[in-house]
Amino acid sequence: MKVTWRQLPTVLFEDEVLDKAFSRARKAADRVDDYNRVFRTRKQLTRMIQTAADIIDTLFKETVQTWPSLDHSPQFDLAMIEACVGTDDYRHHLSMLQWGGTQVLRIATQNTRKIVRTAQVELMHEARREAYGRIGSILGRVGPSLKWLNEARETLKALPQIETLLPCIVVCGAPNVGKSAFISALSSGNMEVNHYPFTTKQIHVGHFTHRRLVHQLVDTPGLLDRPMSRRNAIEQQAIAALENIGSLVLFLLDTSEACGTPLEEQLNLLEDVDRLLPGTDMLVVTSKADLLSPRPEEWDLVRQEEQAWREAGSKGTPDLPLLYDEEGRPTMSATEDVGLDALRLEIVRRVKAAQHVDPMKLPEGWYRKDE
Ligand SMILES: Nc1nc2c(ncn2[C@@H]2O[C@H](COP(=O)(O)OP(=O)(O)OP(=O)(O)O)[C@@H](O)[C@H]2O)c(=O)[nH]1
Ligand SMILES: [Mg+2]
Repeated sequence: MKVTWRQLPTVLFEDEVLDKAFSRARKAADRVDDYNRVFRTRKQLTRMIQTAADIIDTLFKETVQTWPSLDHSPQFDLAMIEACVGTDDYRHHLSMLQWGGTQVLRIATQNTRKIVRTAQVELMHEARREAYGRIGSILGRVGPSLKWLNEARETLKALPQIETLLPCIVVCGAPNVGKSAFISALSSGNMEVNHYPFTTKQIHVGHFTHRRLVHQLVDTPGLLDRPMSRRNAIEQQAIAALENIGSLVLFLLDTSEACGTPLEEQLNLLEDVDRLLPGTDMLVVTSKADLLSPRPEEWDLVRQEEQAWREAGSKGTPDLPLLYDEEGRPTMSATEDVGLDALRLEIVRRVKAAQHVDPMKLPEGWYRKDE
């Protein structure tokens, strides 16, 4: 079972948990019937305490079970959780719930025993009141954890979802080079927009399917667009996480410099990224081909071949000619939609090649499209 961060159910606050438990307990007590007043009171009060404790324990257990276990989380998720909410805190607050459930059950056992052992109705009521008081104070200690989990849930909901078993292309480059436009142009369907909770930047995740294999495209705003020295520890962790998920790094260079970053600086960044993600294959692509002057020679040819391929149903993995710039780098225009299909096929080839190199990866054909 794969629990996705976005589907985590809400976590009730302390007061809500108590309200729920006590009102269910009251209803359970109302259903008790016995002509003998002592017996009736005893049954009612033990049932009340037990019901309240069970409700709380079940609620807490369910929460603990629904939240993904860190021991079984993919490394990318772990790094994200560590960066966004902290894995130690995550463990601590879930274990507080576990503890709370156990304590509440223990209180129920102790106080129902008191009720069973007395024939005095007044003592029974006292034991019930005491149980509620003690349960309330346990909840008081678990309260901050409930609050933390609620906030963590909000944060984790905004994380990008990367399926680690599927190829993932990490798209990077200086600000404004056209990363988001590229992902959007290459994606079928809607591009997802997520946020890293620790920046105001949006992360885009796009997908395209080639021969039933879903390829993910992720951009990395704020992460791979500045020199390493200006990054904080959290960002460095996120970068480390990228190393684990990327099948291919696609570095976009805007040689027109329309992005505002001089080409030289972009090339320095390229070296940085190359050093940061040493195990990952890299493809350097010039963006905004339509702004190049002169225009790439094969512009019309590439456009025609791509059009013909699309009209024939976009089947197979043909060798569509790539569009190249004057330096011999592959290029494309996201806005004019030229060079994109050819590049997509090149990406597919590179991802496949990277998989062959890695003996730890699953065999070809193992992947399938989730439906
Ligand atoms: N002419 C031209 N402009 C483009 C192309 N691709 C993107 N742009 C423009 O470049 C600007 C930046 O594009 P984005 O896709 O937002 O760039 P980005 O790299 O995602 O930017 P950040 O997320 O801010 O780092 C926008 O004004 C786009 O319209 C292209 O192929 N040709
Ligand atoms: Mg962007």
